[in-house]
Amino acid sequence: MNTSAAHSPGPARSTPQSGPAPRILTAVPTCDGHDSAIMTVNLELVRRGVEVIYLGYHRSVADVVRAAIQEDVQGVGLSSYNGGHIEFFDEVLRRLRRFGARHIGVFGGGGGTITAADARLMKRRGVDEIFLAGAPLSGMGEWVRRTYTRQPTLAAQRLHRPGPPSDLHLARLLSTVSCGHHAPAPPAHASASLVIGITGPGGAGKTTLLDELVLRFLNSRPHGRLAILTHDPCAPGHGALLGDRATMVCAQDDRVFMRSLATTGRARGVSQATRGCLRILRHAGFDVVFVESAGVGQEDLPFARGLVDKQILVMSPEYGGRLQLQKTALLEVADFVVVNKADLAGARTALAELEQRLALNQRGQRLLATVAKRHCDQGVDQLFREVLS
Ligand code: B12
Ligand SMILES: Nc1nc2c(ncn2[C@@H]2O[C@H](COP(=O)(O)OP(=O)(O)O)[C@@H](O)[C@H]2O)c(=O)[nH]1
Ligand SMILES: [Mg+2]
Repeated sequence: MNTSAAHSPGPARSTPQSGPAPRILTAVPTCDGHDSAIMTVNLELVRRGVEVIYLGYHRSVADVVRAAIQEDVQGVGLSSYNGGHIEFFDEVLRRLRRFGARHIGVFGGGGGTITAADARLMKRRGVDEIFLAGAPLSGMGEWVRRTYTRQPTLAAQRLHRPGPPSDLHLARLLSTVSCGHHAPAPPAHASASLVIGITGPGGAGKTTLLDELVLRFLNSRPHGRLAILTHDPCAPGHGALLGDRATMVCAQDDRVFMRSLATTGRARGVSQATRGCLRILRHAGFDVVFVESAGVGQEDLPFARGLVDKQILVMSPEYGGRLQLQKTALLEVADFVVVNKADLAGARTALAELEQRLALNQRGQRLLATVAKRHCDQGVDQLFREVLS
């Protein structure tokens, strides 16, 4: 994590009020696999219009705090069933303060494993609320909406600072842009990062593949830093469950800055804020910026001209036959076409059909086969070499 502003005091906690729906990070602590309760809570919060970034289970304090800062959330909701909750919540609060993020609140639950006496102690130490066994879900959703409000956006003069921004500062900048405010012009000296777009239908393995590419990047460039911008759809009329972080294991690293965006009802896999966010990330000192679209359909071209430098289309072998390939717009523009899930039956046929289809374009597009769910896959190795060469 870039901590150059680590010890500067964060903005003060806002007073409870109604307003735009908050962004909340949720997670389950280290050595705890009880994720069913937090999934229930996640869905209730989304139903209440909250943007929930779900980090997954078995997550360390460092992972939780890094994600909370990068995502510029207003609160962190922890679900803890395996004991050690007093220490874990304490440590999250301490680390948030250490990195200048005391404005981010902490709350949670853990059924009967957190006693009323524990809850009182945790609240005295700075936890905002603990929901005990039997607490009604609707009350929680209401409480979150009432307690956490979006922070005011950064004042224009604070946007211009020398040097690469800290995670905290960069995160606030992205929020400023996401709220529709003007994106500051990048400093004249800042060199541009390579921006790589990853797109394809939902479930093809984009996030899994991206995580494997991140692993190779971190291993091959000991001082390299990268950024990831991911997109997930909103639930119609509700908030959004932004879940890519839960799939990303290797990307939980201090050399990775990751931000999740809701597509806010806009079709085509990206958000209105994507261009502004990329403009900032491209000039924030990263070697590479990856941007993953939400799952897209046949007509969609999520990366408009100039948005990315290279684009990877990830497909699974189950696209439905040769005729479907004639209708897939992304096959015209992708620089790399990847048949992921090459371990599944049909992968060889898919590769043969796609080879024929791409030959019609006469653009020298690369076609590769990967098994992203397997570590050390040679297809992913090859993709990494070709994309980042
Ligand atoms: C379901 C369950 C499992 C499932 C988990 C499925 C899953 N994917 O989550 C399975 C069977 C896999 C499982 C396994 C284990 N379990 Co278990 N499990 C439970 C059980 C029965 C229910 C927990 C639950 O999901 N409740 C549903 C939620 C929605 O309701 P709630 O708990 O009342 O929570 C309320 C609030 O606290 C709030 N809330 C909860 N979290 C959060 C978070 C936020 C942000 C907010 C706002 C609110 C909130 O929401 C609810 C609203 O009313 C509890 C016993 C119990 N009755 O609590 C044991 C329990 C938690 N398990 C226990 C144990 C020991 C284990 C195992 C170690 C067993 C073993 N020896 O293998 C493993 C470990 C698994 C792991 N890897 O961590 C113990 C823990 C003991 C302790 N800490 O001292 C318990 C208490 C059972 C017991 N009495 O022994 N378990
Ligand atoms: N069989 C198989 N499953 C995979 C592979 N890569 C990813 N998956 C699984 O496909 C599902 C969707 O993956 P995800 O990365 O979330 O897809 P996305 O929606 O395109 O980002 C998950 O259950 C992955 O474990 C693969 O190479 N082979
Ligand atoms: Mg994904």
